[in-house]
Amino acid sequence: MISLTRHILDRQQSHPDHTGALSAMMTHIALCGKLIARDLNQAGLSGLLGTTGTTNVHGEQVRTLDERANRTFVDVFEESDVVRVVVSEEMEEPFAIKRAQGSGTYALFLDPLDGSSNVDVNAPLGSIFSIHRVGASGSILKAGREQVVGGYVLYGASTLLVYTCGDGVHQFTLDSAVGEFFLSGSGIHIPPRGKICSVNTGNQSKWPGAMRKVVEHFQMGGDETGPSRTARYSGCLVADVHRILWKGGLYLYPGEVKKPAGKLRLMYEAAPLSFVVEQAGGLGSTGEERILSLQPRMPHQCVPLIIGSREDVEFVEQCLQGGSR
Ligand code: AHM
Ligand code: MG
Repeated sequence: MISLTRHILDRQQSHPDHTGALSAMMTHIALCGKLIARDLNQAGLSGLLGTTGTTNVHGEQVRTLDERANRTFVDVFEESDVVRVVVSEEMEEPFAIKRAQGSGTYALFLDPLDGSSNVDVNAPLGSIFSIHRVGASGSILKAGREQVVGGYVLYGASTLLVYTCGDGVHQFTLDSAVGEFFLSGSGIHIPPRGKICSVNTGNQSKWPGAMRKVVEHFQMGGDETGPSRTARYSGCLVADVHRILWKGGLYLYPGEVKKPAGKLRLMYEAAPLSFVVEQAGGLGSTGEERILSLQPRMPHQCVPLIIGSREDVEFVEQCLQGGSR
C-alpha cells in the first residue's frame, strides 16, 4: 500500500532540485480534505446544515459548510509559508498569507466546497484546487497550462484525492480509520469516447441554438458513428467529471444567451479539472478554445465548459463551429 505521504516523498527524491514546497502543499491539501470529510460526515449531527444568510462573490447563497470549508483551507495554509496568496470562490478578494509574504512562491486557487447544494441531501461534494507559481511581477493570473498542480477531493461513498502535476493522473482513497490517503489509481486514461452526457437540461431554453441542437442530437440517439448516450447529472461538477474520467463521455455547462460565460469559474473549476482530464488523454474546451490556453482577466471569471473524452469534445466543438454533423 502506497500512502500519499510516501508517494510525495518518493517523487520529491527523484527530483533532487525540489525545494519540498510542492510536497508541503499536497500534504496541506490532503489535511484539508480529511478535515472537510469529517465535517461532512458529522454535518447532520452538529448543526452544520443550511445557509449562513449571506451571498458570495457570484451572488449565490453561502452554506454554513461552504464557509467552514473555506476557513479550513485558510487556517491550514496560514500555518505554512509556501502559498503567498489564496483565491477562493468564497472570498471576494485574494487573501494574502502573512507568514508567506517573504518566502511563498505559489498562489492557490480554490473552490472549497463544490456542489454545495448537495449538502442538505447527503449527495456527493468536492473541493477543487489549482496551484500556480506567482509571476516575477507578482501576477497570479496565468493560463491553465501553466498550472503546477491541479486536482480535486471527492467526498462520496469514500473520500478520494485526485491530482496531477503534469505527469499523469494519480488517485488516492482515504482510509478514514487510519486517517491516510492510499494510492488507488495511477496513469488513469479516459476512454476516447463514452456514453455519458452530464448536463443540466433544465437550462436548455437559455442556451444558444447550436448548443440546444447538439444536446437534442444526443437525446435523439446520438451520432451514427458514436455510442448511444445515457444521462447522468449529480449537481456536483467534481462527481460528474470524476465519473467521466473513469467511464468516458462528456460534461457540459454551456454559456447562456443572456450569460455567455455560463456559471462555472475558470481558475478554480474549469482549469484544474481540464488539467486533470487532459493529463488522462481527454479535452477541456469552451467550444471555441482550449480551457488551458485561456489567458484569465479576473480571478473569479466564468467560462463555458465542455469537458471529457477527446473525440466527444471535438465532436461538440465541430457542431458548435458549424462543422460536420
Ligand atoms: P458551486 O461551486 O457553487 O457549488 O457551483 C458549481 C456547481 C457544480 O458543481 C455543478 O455542476 C453546477 O454548479 C450545478 O449547477 P446547476 O444547478 O445550475 O446545474
Ligand atoms: Mg463549484
